[in-house]
Amino acid sequence: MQNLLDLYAKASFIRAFELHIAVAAEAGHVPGLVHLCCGAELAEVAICSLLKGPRDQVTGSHRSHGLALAMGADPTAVAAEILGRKGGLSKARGGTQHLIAQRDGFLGSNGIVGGQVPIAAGAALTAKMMEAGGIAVTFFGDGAANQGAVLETMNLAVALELPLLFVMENNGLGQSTSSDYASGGADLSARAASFGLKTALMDGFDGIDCLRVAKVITDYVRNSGKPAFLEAKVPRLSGHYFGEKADYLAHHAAEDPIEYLCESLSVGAAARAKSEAEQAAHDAVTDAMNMSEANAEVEL
Ligand SMILES: Cc1ncc(C[n+]2csc(CCOP(=O)(O)OP(=O)(O)O)c2C)c(N)n1
Ligand SMILES: [Mg+2]
Repeated sequence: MQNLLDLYAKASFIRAFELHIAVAAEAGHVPGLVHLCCGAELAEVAICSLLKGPRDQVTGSHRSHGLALAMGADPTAVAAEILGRKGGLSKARGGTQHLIAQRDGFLGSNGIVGGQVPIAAGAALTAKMMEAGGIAVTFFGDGAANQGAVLETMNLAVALELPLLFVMENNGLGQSTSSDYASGGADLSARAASFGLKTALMDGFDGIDCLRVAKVITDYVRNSGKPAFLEAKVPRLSGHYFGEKADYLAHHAAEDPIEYLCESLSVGAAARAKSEAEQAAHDAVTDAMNMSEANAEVEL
């Protein structure tokens, strides 16, 4: 997908999906806390559009609804999983923070900060041994970048020469704590470079840059079979979890990448894409809401 309108359509679908999930959460239909990905859509869609499951596999953080959707997981089943319905991706055993759609190339999200990163190393090793040209991509936050397992995985990926792309979504926040405060050394990409990883920077506010950098860096990993590290600058447009009274966000810029992208598209085409995306998201979440709830004790 090297097309700005496609990028806009897919990102708008994810945004609309998240806003419907927020409404459901407000009404008490989402078990546990729900972390929305609003703000990171352009970067995520640009990268995932270049991947194909099950050859390629992606892992993500607690904030991964958009990644599962971007990899092509059935939106109704994703919504049903989040809402604790029987028709969920894994019959509501996982819920919002533990989504999995392996056939579509989504190996799972993870409630343990950074926990998804070593899992992707396993997927990358599998891809290498299968010799079918697959790669693994792991998305994690600037907060997770301080986890030991993330740094160990960078070391392992270089030592074993794994086709693994590390994508650090830098939104400047870990819960309510600013990255500047929590990270020793402001340049997180420099850490990756010190392990010998090729590094790249993506402006998640700029659709053209997202498409360009996504192509260059995924091609590098696929063609060389080596790992790489991508820092994607993205905003977090809502609280850490939906419903949080996030006063601290007042100090952070709240520009919306999807709105920026819309401004560069033809008005009619963008309006059509947005309205189709909103209808599809509405239908998926409504269908999931109408499913019966999963039993408290799920049959294994
Ligand atoms: C091992 C572990 N420590 C702490 C937490 C609590 N926690 C959940 S999300 C989060 C912040 C993560 O920040 P970041 O990685 O930047 O992701 P973002 O929420 O910004 O997308 C923390 C500390 C956790 N879930 N797991
Ligand atoms: Mg963060």
